[in-house]
Amino acid sequence: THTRTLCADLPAATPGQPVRIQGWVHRRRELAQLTFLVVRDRTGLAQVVVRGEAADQVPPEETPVEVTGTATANEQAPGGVELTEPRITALSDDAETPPVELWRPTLNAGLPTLLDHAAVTWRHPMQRAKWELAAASLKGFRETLDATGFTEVASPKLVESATESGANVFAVDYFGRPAYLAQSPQFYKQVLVGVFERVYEVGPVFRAEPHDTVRHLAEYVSLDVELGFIEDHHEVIACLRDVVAGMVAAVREYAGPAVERLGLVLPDVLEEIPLLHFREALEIAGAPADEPDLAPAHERAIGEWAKAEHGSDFVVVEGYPTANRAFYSHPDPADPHWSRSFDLIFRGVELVSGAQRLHRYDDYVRTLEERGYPYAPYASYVEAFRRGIPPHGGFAIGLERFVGRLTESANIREVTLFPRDLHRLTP
Ligand code: AMO
Repeated sequence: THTRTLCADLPAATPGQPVRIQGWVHRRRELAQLTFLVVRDRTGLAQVVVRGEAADQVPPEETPVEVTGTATANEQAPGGVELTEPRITALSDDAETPPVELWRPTLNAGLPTLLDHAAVTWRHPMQRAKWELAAASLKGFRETLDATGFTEVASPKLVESATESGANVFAVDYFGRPAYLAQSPQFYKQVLVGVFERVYEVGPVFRAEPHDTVRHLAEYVSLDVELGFIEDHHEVIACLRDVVAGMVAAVREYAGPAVERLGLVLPDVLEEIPLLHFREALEIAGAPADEPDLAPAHERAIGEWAKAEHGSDFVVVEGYPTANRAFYSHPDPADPHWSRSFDLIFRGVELVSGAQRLHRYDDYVRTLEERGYPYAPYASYVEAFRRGIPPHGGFAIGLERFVGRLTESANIREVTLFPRDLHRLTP
């Protein structure tokens, strides 16, 4: 037996030599005298020519197969080389006919069909390309932070208290006691700044989102960062800028074929991302000055402003009203009505939230009291601030939001492998 040749390497095979490929039957096309079989593996496509009776042995599309044959030059074949005189072995049972024709250049199916049949629809090169963007983004995230003194951490997902405002937590039974699925590694990343100074985490977070929207999932991948010994949130924003630039650069470097297949125009990340105060953002969006938060339509307007005024796909809004941000956000010392928090908007959609945090024990006790939160569920977190935690801040990027904006997808579910939402728990 010969070692496996990958489809992408077939053009380099010596004509007349035997080769062995493995993959899926991507397409079978019967002509009068011949059957063309296209095999797809993780690297690309290869053409196999089947003559005469052997054509009856070609298994249905999406069956995994092994094909041994002779490398033969043919200008019309992808890459100029095809396999002839093949011996075809099915490596599993014949596959059922797929719900959509995967060999077509673009998938002709609605989102529910794609999601219901995710196990097979993700095989389409255009679909798979989306996750290739996600994988490259993760690589860029890690590379950028690893290069600047950050330590990757992993924190528990079964937790005792909610961390983010709002009641959107999933309750679980924890050995007879109530517990929650973590909405964010927020508390742990802050406490771990006390150990490592700079930490990041890549992991799932859970939000019991009661609404059906095109940008919310019940489970998503959160890219969390936290750094200590900062002056204020502007240092956090500078770190965020470099992380996002690193992610885009990694997509360019590691997912070039996916970018090309999807026909994407990757965003430039300016050295200085345009920065607006919340008050200015409201004005630009034409919203009333007493609005407590930015609605999706406001974010769209601000995104358009950043593109028109600065040629930027990104814009940071800082200084959201303190009362409307999570209790751990640091107020602006000059005017505590406003906070040292920020959001990053990417092509008109919120991609990131972040802030400088409170870091003194007394500030936590007072803030919890002012907000009417019970102390007990937060005790172990708040007590950590008696152990000496330096001034710090951080942010979280939603992975699916990032890929959704890169691809300018209308619905976040289009870029999520197995989305979880109000209605969907399978596949
Ligand atoms: P926040 O709750 O704003 O902040 O979440 C941070 C980022 O995560 C993404 N995101 C979501 N993506 C998909 N589905 C959802 N339901 C969803 N909710 C949020 C968004 C958002 O900007 N602890 C803070 C972060 C911090 O301050 O470090 C937090 O979780 O892209």
